[in-house]
Amino acid sequence: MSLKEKFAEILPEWRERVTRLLKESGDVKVDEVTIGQIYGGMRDVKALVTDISYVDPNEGIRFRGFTIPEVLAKLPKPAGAEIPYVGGLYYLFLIGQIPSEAEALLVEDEWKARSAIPQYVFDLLHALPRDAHPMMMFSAAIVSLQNTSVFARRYHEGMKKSEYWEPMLEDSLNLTAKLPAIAAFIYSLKYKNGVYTPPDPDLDWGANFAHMLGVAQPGYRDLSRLYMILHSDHESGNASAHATHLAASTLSDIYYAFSAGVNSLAGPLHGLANQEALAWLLDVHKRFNGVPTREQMRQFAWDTLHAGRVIPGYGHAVLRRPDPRFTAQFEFAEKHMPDDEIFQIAKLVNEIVPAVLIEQGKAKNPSPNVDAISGTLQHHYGVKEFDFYTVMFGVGRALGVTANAVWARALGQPIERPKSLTTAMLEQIAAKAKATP
Ligand code: HAX
Repeated sequence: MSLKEKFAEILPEWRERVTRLLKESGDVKVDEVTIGQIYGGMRDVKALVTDISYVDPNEGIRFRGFTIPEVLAKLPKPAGAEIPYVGGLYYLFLIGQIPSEAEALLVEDEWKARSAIPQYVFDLLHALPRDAHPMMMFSAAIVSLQNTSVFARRYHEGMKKSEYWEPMLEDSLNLTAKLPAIAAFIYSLKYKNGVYTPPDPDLDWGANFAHMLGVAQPGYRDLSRLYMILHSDHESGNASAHATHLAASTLSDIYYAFSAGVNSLAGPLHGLANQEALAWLLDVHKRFNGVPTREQMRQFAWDTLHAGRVIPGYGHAVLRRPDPRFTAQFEFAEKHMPDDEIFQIAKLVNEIVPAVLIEQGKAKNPSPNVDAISGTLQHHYGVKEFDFYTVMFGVGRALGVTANAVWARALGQPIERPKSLTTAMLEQIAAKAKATP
């Protein structure tokens, strides 16, 4: 059975479930919103739905109900590999079940068949100025593929709403198939004098990305798969997922929508934290000419805080424990690069910084997040161009947001349109609330 046939098979039950929920309980109240939340970035307002992932504050992300260790243990792996096929994760996202090896390969094969990139995308990237940021290049390449959108064509030809998900799935497979090669081409253009390694048709999607970056060390293919799996999805409220969803909710195709998501990932408060965390660790290394003592490390952390800066890679808006995405990468590093001095510093930071943040008493979560270590691992394998890390994050994030976009079409999610109020209205609401005991 093809991926599309499998999706079509499970869809009626989901449609029935959502229709029943809306019909029987559409007016049930889920949440209340405070003025603090309205002015505070809508933090923790429960107003989105996704079945693909859920972030539990104490446990971290679950993909379709499975924790990160479960996903890594249960998804099928290439022969001799430690980390599963990324195609298996995409199957899990779309279908909601752990795939067999044949089902994971179904996605991998779809990707291989759709991976060719039109020449004009390479020409466009060549035409951009040498100082163009790789994220701008990535976003431009994605949106430039819009003319290939099957959804846009079928929409203009006229199609039933119940069919919207089919071309959205086509587009999503086409886009995700091409992203590793687009990202690798940008890497070669920006940092390797345009020396580009073409994809190897015998490799899986994640390993091919490692191959196209030109990193030959054993271990990097596994790291590439791990990185993509860990960065794929984190519920729908994070900025890149939400921007993609918002743009797609207008029935924009996935090229327009994901380009919007990439643009929001490019901001320093979202996708850039991994660079800052690595830069901080490299600062420590330079300052102490190697791995510092525990006391030196503690003092360095306090100096950062006293300078009014945050400790990058620590804290989280939702999580209240160490991020399992940090733990998975930490365990990988323990196994593959225990002697790397930057990793040793990252390890020391993990032992020292939580206590420092607790003593400071501000951060609600003193534990490491995914960004505390991801740059360290890339750095170890020679991928040292900081600006590129966010592009890699974007390749991974495409998996979650495109799977969500297919489901949003399948379940007929409407255009997003929250209501705005003026500050004067909020002041009136506040005054009324104070006057009413
Ligand atoms: N170092 C120092 N202070 C910190 C801190 C850290 N790592 N984490 C939080 N705090 C401070 C906040 O700055 C805030 O101080 P003010 O009251 O003076 O503004 C206070 O503790 C309360 O913050 P919070 O409620 O615990 O955290 P927020 O939800 O406001 O912010 C952040 C979450 C991730 C942005 C925050 O913890 C932070 O800045 N961490 C460092 C940067 C970082 O690692 N970012 C990547 C996050 C992972 C991610 O989503 N990547 O895409």
